[in-house]
Amino acid sequence: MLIRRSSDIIPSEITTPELYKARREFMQLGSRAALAGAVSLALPWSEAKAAVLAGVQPNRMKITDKPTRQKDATSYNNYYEFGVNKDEPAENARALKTSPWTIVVEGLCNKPRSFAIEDLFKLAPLEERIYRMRCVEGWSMVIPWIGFPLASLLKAVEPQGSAKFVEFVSLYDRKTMMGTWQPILDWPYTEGLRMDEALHPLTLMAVGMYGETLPPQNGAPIRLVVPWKYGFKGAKSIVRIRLVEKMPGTAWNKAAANEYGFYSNVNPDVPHPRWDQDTERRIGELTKRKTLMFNGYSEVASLYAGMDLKKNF
Ligand SMILES: Nc1nc2c(c(=O)[nH]1)N[C@H]1C(S)=C(S)[C@@H](COP(=O)(O)O)O[C@H]1N2
Ligand SMILES: [Mo]
Repeated sequence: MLIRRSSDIIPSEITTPELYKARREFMQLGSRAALAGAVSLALPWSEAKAAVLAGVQPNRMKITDKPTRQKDATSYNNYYEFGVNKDEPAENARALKTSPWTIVVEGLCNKPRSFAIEDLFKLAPLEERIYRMRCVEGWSMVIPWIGFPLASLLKAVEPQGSAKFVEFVSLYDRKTMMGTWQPILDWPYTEGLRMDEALHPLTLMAVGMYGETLPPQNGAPIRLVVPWKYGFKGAKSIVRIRLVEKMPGTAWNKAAANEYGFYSNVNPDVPHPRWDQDTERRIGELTKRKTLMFNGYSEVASLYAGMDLKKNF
């Protein structure tokens, strides 16, 4: 068998069977793709998703890593609202009601408003982005997301000059989320980004993965993905986005400020107080690999020019 270095492999050759199948389905639906925008406005998300996904733009990001098996990415999850063990969210998040869904965008902007999830597809075309995801716990995956840049959502509400940070709030529903009966975090789960991080083209609002809509356990119907930061920055099932002047508190920072900083950039040189961060276990691989600065997304380095990233961890 011919063996090549991974950097010689082009993305189309490393497609998982699942993704390949989904792509073929896109192609079969291709003639309907032009309709996707119109269809998505007229139908609820649950019904429009096939048409919306048919309009997904091909992946524009260079990625040489093999995507994690879909089965692993959808059965080994962190979603504490639905339980603290990795296998619990897949089971318990079935109770999550994702339609209808609205996101309120408010705070320091000229056009605060709430978006029905269908409205979000008017903002920008959906794209596939294959990103590495590094959890602060020391494991990683490679996930083919479907989504649109957060920047297009923020631009739609016209941020004011005083808006320096963006806060994200996840759904908090005590009825269906038994995890929230425990005071593990200060519910709802919240996260935050500096405005320039939020506007960075890599920062994605994901509505799908592996060619399908997001499964509940992965944060349906819409979640944040910031590939150069630890996975916990990617708040799931977002219901509210606030543009604010001061650095917002975040759920994990409030729970343990010495362990989880606001920035939480992937950084092999800053150990977690209880373990090292210079290597990681890629789910599906046997040997550990080295963790890369900014999770390998070196293009974001300029956002932090002049900052001490050991202090601002
Ligand atoms: N609302 C909410 N969002 C969350 C979490 C959570 O517990 N609740 N866990 C975070 C963590 S620690 C990680 S690593 C990722 C995991 O995403 P995945 O299950 O889709 O791989 O979601 C993040 N977003
Ligand atoms: Mo994580």
